[in-house]
Amino acid sequence: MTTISTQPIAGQKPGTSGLRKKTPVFMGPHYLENFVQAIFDVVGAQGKTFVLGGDGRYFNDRAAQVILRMAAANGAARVIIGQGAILSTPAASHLIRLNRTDGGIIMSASHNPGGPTEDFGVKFNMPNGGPAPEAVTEAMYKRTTEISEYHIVESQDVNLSVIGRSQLGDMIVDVVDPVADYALLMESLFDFPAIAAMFKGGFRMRMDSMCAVTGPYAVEILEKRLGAAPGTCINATPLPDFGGMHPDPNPTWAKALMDEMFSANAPDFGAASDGDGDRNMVVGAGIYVSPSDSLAVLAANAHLAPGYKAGLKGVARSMPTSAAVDRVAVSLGIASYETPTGWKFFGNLLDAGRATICGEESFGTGSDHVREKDGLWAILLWLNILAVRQQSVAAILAEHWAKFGRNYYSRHDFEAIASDKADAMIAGLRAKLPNLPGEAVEGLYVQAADDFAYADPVDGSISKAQGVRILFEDGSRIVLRLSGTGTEGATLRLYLERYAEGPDGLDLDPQDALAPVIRAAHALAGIEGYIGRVTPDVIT
Ligand code: VG1
Ligand code: CO
Repeated sequence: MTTISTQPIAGQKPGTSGLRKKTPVFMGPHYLENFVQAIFDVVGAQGKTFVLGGDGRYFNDRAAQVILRMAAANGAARVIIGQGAILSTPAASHLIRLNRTDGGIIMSASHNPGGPTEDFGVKFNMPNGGPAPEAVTEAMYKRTTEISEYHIVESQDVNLSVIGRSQLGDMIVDVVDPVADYALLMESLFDFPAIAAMFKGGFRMRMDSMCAVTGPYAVEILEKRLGAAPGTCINATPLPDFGGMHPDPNPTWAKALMDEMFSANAPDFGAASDGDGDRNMVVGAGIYVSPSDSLAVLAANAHLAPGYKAGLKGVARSMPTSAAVDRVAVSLGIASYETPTGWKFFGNLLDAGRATICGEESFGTGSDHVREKDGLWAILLWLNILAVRQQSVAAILAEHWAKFGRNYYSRHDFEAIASDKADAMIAGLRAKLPNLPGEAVEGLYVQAADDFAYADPVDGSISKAQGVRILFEDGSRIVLRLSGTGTEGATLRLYLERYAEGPDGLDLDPQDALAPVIRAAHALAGIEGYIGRVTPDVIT
């Protein structure tokens, strides 16, 4: 064991989901090592078992060897690692739980692009399989500011290409199939024979893994186990630079899939997932499903899948996610929770059995089967629902809106803004909040305005300043917050929502339906004045 002296490196503060930086920063002297040592210093490694894996992006393989050596030097008893250092985030969460380990380290910058000049990331998940809560990530950050040494063993690389057990110093390394246990879990939740029969009957699907981690999972589950036609899965080989794609499954970045789904010969169902496999986008033939609507439809129909036939204990959504799922919860007579952005806030609700299904507007949905959002899980639940209901995606959405009304919803992202300008804009808006109620903007009357704070109902922890929200008398809503996953400047996320009860007006283009809300948002926040832009970079 070697102890190397080091110095604190500024800025190792985890954001919404782990520490993310440009790859060259992560590859810089002691950068990865300092952060990993801070993790072990906070959670303790002596005698413990951890899971390790990543989404296969550039530096994944090198970083895995460093983390293994450091785990051994810090006294860990055993590390379970996916073959080739690959694990999707939900598969890692599952392995942490299945093997009753002491947590895991996931190497990913998720939906951020990968490659030598793009992004890399590291996050720690707790023994429950979920992302470390704020108190823990804060302690890790604090540790990085005072670190003076790290421990590492000197050794050759561990062979991660072959499944099996080996030894690194006193530590056991178990290289496991990244897909097998996860696929079994999916089989235990969903009616695979019914989905297979649907494919056999000619149902066509396109699954775009965006050259990221879900490729091997999708091929095994959809093509091999469920019998979807060979070639159903595209971009299914994980590449270090994601083939130059931006592995964020939304209509902008998964454009090829969108084009196919809106073409004359569109498949019945389309789906895509992100870099680390925890996000999903689903699309029907000729119809896009907004993530907030997807969450609501999944909650309303989950009982059709074997794993959820007993019904749901409750549902939870992040604050900026539309209230569509709340309406489903009311009709099911179950609780609904509103949390800050980021999956770490769902962990306590899931552990306490208060919520079964959770979701975010950012293409993330999941359940208590793991403690992360899970892209393929959502896709399989959709397939199970389609197999049982024998209806198109469009028909299912239309029936859903007819029953519950429609929460028109959109998110506008303004990327790579100078941080000082973004901060000034949010500060300006915060200062205005107390005076907004009662004001009229673009024909909308402000009912309430605040900066969202969350009191965790399970452990009582408080999280403040989680997004500015402006609620209007007609139920429309604007939310503004700055992204916590970016690595360059600031990204403003503007979330827009408007409810239509129906029966008329359920078929509008969301951007048209939301037009007055969008105008009100620009007027209230003065976006153009602060950042000089009116047109967002990405609309979802
Ligand atoms: C974004 C999303 C958030 C999600 C997070 C991590 O965070 O808005 O809903 O939980 O990414 O997702 P932010 O702070 O940039 O808005 V992933 O797939 O990157 O692990
Ligand atoms: Co992700």
